[in-house]
Amino acid sequence: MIRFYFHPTPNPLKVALLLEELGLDYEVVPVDTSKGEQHLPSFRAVNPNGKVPAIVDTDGPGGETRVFDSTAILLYLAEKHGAFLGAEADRGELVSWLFFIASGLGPFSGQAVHFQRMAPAGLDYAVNRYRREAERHYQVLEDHLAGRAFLVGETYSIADMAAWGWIERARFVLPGADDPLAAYPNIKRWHAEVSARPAVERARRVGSDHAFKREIDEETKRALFPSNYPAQA
Ligand SMILES: N[C@@H](CCC(=O)N[C@@H](CS)C(=O)NCC(=O)O)C(=O)O
Repeated sequence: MIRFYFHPTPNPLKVALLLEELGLDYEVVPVDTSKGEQHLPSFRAVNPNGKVPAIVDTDGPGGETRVFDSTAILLYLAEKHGAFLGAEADRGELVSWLFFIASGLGPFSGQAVHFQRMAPAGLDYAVNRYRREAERHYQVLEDHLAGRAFLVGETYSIADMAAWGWIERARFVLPGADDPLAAYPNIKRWHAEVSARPAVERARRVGSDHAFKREIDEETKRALFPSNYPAQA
């Protein structure tokens, strides 16, 4: 059985999709990051980095096994179950796209959301830098998906799931246009194709029975951006 430490945000969403695709038995453990639950010692024991997602696999290779960071979890579960890894000949492509998403598309999208929606007004340099970098990563994906159904080889893989988690939130990353994917027709086609999978519908509902905090107040800002609040001497 898997305990799945979850908040309805892009990185946990990728893992929700893989868990649903694999049809695994899992228990959702809500971590309300807006209330600061990611900083509790009980959660830090699962992820010392204090971020979601994380899992505990009670049936891991050496007994109870923790895995943190969405890409690590995708690889761990895909390897354990021998599924969604693509063809062996495409392993170089698989890890390349996984790391492109983990170190590029994801972080730049996250910073674009932060500076456009959360940061104080007037930080034009940062807004521009992260918006442009997010757009640049979208364009890399767009060009790669020309004439392709999936990111790697001929089959749907964990690379598609990893990208899907972020592209699902394109309206927050690239706000302004009615359709944020209008400028990226290949991503739009690919996203529609992935989203038509039955597991996606189930992944989108993960955690919907939990009342996660929605308002962004002082508690939320202190929980999510503690570096803005230096500890008192
Ligand atoms: N590299 C990590 C990033 C995880 C991450 O940034 N998670 C966000 C939600 S998408 C989070 O936990 N935010 C709360 C916080 O930063 O305190 C991964 O891919 O899992």
